[in-house]
Amino acid sequence: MKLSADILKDFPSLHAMDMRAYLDSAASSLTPKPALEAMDDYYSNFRANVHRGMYATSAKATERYEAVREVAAKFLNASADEIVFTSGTTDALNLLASSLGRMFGPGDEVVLTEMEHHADLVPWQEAAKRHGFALKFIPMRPDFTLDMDAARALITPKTKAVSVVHASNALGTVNPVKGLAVLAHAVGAVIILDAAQSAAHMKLDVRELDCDFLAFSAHKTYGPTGVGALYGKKALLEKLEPSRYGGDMIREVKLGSSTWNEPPWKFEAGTPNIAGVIGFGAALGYLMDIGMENVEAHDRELTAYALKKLSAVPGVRLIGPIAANFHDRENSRAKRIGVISFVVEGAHPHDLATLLDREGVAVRGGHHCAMPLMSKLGIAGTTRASFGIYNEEKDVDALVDALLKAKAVLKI
Ligand code: C6P
Repeated sequence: MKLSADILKDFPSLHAMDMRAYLDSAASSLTPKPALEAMDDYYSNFRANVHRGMYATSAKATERYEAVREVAAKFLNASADEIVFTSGTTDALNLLASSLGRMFGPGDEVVLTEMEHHADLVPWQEAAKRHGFALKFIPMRPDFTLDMDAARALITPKTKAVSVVHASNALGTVNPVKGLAVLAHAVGAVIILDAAQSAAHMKLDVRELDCDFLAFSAHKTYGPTGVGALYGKKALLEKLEPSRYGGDMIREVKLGSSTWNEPPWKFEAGTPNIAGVIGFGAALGYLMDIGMENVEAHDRELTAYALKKLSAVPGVRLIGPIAANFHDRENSRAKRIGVISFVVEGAHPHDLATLLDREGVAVRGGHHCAMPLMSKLGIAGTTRASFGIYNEEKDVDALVDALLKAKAVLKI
């Protein structure tokens, strides 16, 4: 994607923050004007609850809210009744661990990876404790990719679910999830993708990936915070029990028992984040207007540039797949995304992030909610620069310049 000046103009906070480079889109991406305006429109012009009111404003709010299901479905190549609105990836993964987890028991296994974000790992740990099934972990190879031989051995008839991060927020690695889906389905297990990071960087097609569930957050796809989507194959959503109860998710309530609404509504208890969903829809529409293939190309070019520049800085060690294998030519899909972790010998990632901030460069430093992965790597954490559609080569140059200054301050 040739970055147009129009894209930069669309992001008011990019200018308001007055930084040299915002390189923390993996934590949260900035929000373009169409999404801000859509939320303002709701609050200013048709502020009412959804699915409840018999008056025109409520009907309009309902119509706009439900229309986003179509937009999210288009974004994923799913159908609207397969889209559940959640408060984000964490919420969606908790829903799955809770509702699927209660269908598993002693003797069953759920397979994760060593790269999982705590949002996928911890809910499964709790569900495993409660229901008595075991967790298995696909290891990572020294080149920061998944060991698929180990995956083949770990996914067995005992496996009931395979729940994996699509693109690691700590390494940038894109996992071979199509291959994992084949392995999972061969033993009758479901496959869940944590697409919190991949959704902003590449075209997602749930039919092509053949995943059973996929979760992502609006705030990492240029939308607002506190909202996200869970895709589930229709037949599976029908079978799945809800994990939260209350208004809107019921069909009939008696004093002693209740029955549930159809999916996806049976998973959306209570008043939803109406403005958030409407902003989410506008952000996804904005991304689709740019074209995910253009977003992907921009990410690939900028990542290649950054990997080259960063590896030339003395003392910098990249923690993630290196340039040589970052693009899978065979199926022309990225094997890594523009989420670049590194360590600098002699500097703690928190100190480095603070020194970079002094130079106007925003990055994240720490364990990135992947503590077991950091333990495996034998490091406390990394410094992480991550890209959005508004980033340019000059932002990478600013990072390298700030890094050299930080090294001089730390005398390393
Ligand atoms: N990662 C990061 O800086 P929520 O917070 O629910 O929107 O997303 C959770 C989550 C789940 N999976 C992955 C792979 C993620 O990267 C995240 C969020 C942020 O890396 C905050 S820790």
